[in-house]
Amino acid sequence: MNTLLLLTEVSKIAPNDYVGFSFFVGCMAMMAASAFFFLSMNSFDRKWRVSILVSGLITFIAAVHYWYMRDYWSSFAESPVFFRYVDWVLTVPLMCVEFYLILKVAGAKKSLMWKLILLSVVMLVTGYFGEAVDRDNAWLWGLVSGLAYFWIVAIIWFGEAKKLAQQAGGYVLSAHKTLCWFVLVGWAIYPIGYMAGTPGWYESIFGGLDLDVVYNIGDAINKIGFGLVIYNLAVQVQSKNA
Ligand SMILES: *C/C=C(C)/C=C/C=C(C)/C=C/C1=C(C)CCCC1(C)C
Repeated sequence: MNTLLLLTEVSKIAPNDYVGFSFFVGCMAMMAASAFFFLSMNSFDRKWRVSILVSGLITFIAAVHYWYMRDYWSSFAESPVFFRYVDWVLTVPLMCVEFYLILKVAGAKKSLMWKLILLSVVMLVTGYFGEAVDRDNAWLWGLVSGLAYFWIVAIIWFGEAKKLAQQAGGYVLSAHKTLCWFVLVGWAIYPIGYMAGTPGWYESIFGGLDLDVVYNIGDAINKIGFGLVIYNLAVQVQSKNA
């Protein structure tokens, strides 16, 4: 009975509901990416398997949240802020783990990983407050969030993580560089969505955009792209060693 209900409860997506469309496509893309990462895992050595597994977990966790967000949007035509941030608070720390995993060859310490994780959680929790709890001060929460974000950027571009990547050299260094660009440019998509969807002095600049569409584009680029960089690195290292 329940399964039947689930199967028949398909809600309509209006042809002009581009937000609903972006949730739907986002969900599908995350599912496909997860299948790809999980199924390719076993063609790698143990050391790389963990990194690919984490790539798959990131897109899989997102796929599950997109399933709910898609549903939430079609039921309430309202931004699924809660699910969004739960997704991020699980997947962004996993991206920090990915940095640590690839830099382990150069002796990265767990403390680096925890520092990145802590900063990412500060970035997201303050963002959630601005978007859901204290919208009147969204600009202030966004500012604090942005500082944590730039701190992450500084560590990976110029700090400890950069030094480790240089020590590792070769494919790890170039993968690290690509991931750094993802964080600097790809992650910068999110504050744009935030400014489009919260009240503040910036409203007139970004107000025409839809917060959810911007976030959904950001997620597809960052979660799947990030995973593919790791996948590519594993392929390169492994074929060199073969
Ligand atoms: C898979 C999800 C990812 C990579 C999410 C990343 C989210 C951010 C980088 C969010 C950053 C924000 C700011 C820098 C300021 C405004 C508030 C946020 C949380 C949107």
